[in-house]
Amino acid sequence: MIAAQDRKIALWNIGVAYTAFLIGTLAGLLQVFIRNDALQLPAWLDYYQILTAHGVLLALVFTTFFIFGFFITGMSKSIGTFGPKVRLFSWIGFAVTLLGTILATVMIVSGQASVLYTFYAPLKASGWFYVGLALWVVGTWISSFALIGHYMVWRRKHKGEHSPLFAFMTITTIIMWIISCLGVVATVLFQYIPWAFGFTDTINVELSRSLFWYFGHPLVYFWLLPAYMAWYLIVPKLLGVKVFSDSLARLSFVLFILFSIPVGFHHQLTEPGISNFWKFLQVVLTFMVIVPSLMTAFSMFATFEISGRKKGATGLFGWFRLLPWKDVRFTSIFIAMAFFIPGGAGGIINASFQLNEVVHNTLWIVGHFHITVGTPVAMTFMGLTFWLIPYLTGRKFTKTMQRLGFVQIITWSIGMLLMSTAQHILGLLGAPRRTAYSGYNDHPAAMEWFDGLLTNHVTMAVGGSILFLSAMILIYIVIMTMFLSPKAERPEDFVEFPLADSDKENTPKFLEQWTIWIGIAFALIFIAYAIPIGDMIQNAPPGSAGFKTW
Ligand code: HAS
Ligand code: CU
Repeated sequence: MIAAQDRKIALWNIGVAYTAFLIGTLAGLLQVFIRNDALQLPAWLDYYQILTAHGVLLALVFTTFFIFGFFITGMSKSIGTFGPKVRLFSWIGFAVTLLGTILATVMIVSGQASVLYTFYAPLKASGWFYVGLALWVVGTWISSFALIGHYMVWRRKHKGEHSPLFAFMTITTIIMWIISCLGVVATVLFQYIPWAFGFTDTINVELSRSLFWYFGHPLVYFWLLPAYMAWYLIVPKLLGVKVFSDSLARLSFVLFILFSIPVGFHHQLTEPGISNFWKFLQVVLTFMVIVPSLMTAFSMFATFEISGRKKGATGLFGWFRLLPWKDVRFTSIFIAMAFFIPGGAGGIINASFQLNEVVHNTLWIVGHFHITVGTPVAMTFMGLTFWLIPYLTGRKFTKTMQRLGFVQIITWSIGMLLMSTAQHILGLLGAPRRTAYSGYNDHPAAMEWFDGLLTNHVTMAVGGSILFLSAMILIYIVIMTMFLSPKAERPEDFVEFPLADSDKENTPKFLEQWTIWIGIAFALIFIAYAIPIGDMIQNAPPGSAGFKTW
């Protein structure tokens, strides 16, 4: 077990994550009902306010705090107990991130920031909302630098050695995170804050959106990579085998540093003000960033195959039956992976320049991110929660909790399947996103389409309700394992941190030479962004005043 003081930092991070999860999922439930006109909100609450709370609390707050809880535990486990400085900065980082979160949440709840989690200008929130966002980013940076410091101490003591895979992957994710935040920090500090507090009258909308998406795309990999860490490192342990290939795993992570960032324009393919050449270049780079995910899929199938053969499986799919289905820590992650097959395929559709025209800003996109971040990532985090909290609190993960864990992941899967399938199909039929009004297809001929079981806003609401039920079961499990379950006393009751071995003999040294990767990343960013961003600044149309549409 790791040091008590490190456990405390991790537990506080996870506690905040699940508080955000509780409020965020409740907001989600309200939304699907409003879209069905089944719910009249009180005057002080409106759809956009709830949608903002849902996006910010789940996509930004839940993920970030959970990820740091996971990183802190894994880093302490794989490269040793934190020194006093690392510990101090981890606490400061936690506190600043939390302060930013509280400030932004108060602004949203008090109705002064219903701008959605993408906070597109010229929608204008209270300046304090943007200050909250800035503090949130700075907080994550402090926590990040604490972990980098911890890693550097280890490296100094272990010259010439490969770092453990967990540490390598943590550092890769953090490097990508820090570089990508530069965009959002620039737009928040130099555009939004002066504008929202009235120091400037107008804002350059195209520039603000481009700087946002420079950050917004790698943001999704900041959620995905910790899930991939679980796939590469936890899954083989649960199967009783080693990591399939240490160098493949490291290479795939390095590729994310290179290709995650210079691709933000794939969120702006329908926007004027960026010429097709630059959009197309970033579309090509987007197809590059698919490669490390395909490598991950390959690696996972290889892991299943190897473990199956070890247990005597034959034939092409013999391994399937022999997977440890009764282990909720595994089954949760397997379902998460399975959801990512259509999730990733949908991403490829979105990224295909012309096809984007069909799906952009429709409910299809909402369907897409519920089967990327909403299931592959979220359900992997749930699968981690089942052992991570008991591991940190030294409590038992009882039989009842295991059974409830299964109920939870199965309800989540059913809910998500119903809701996201309906969202994808409704989107193809033209139902818009980011709007409370879903009556665009009220024409009788269109209604025939919408009568089907899966092309139905009611299906979406049924799915949403099942998801909420599932979320509440999870909250119950979290509270039990955090505070109430019996303490483990006998050695066999202690929950372990299941970390697989990884053979490093054949891993090339250059994979850990960060300057190479950071250098190439900046070169690619420069190629993809310098000219179009320069153009947006130099040939800016008149800036826009702010609007408060809610
Ligand atoms: Fe995306 C929009 C393109 C991945 C999240 N995406 C979004 C938004 C979010 C989001 C939140 O090009 C909405 C933003 C907004 O508010 O406007 N996305 C992609 C592409 C990928 C991709 C090319 N997205 C993600 C991930 C996300 C995420 C991951 C969150 C975690 N996305 C787009 C585009 C848009 C977009 C456009 C803008 C749309 C618009 O017009 O606005 C790729 O990274 C996907 C690669 C993945 C794969 C899948 C590999 C499969 C694996 C599983 C193996 C399974 C196993 C199990 C082993 C190629 C690794 C076996 C099981 C059995 C049952 C056999
Ligand atoms: Cu993207």
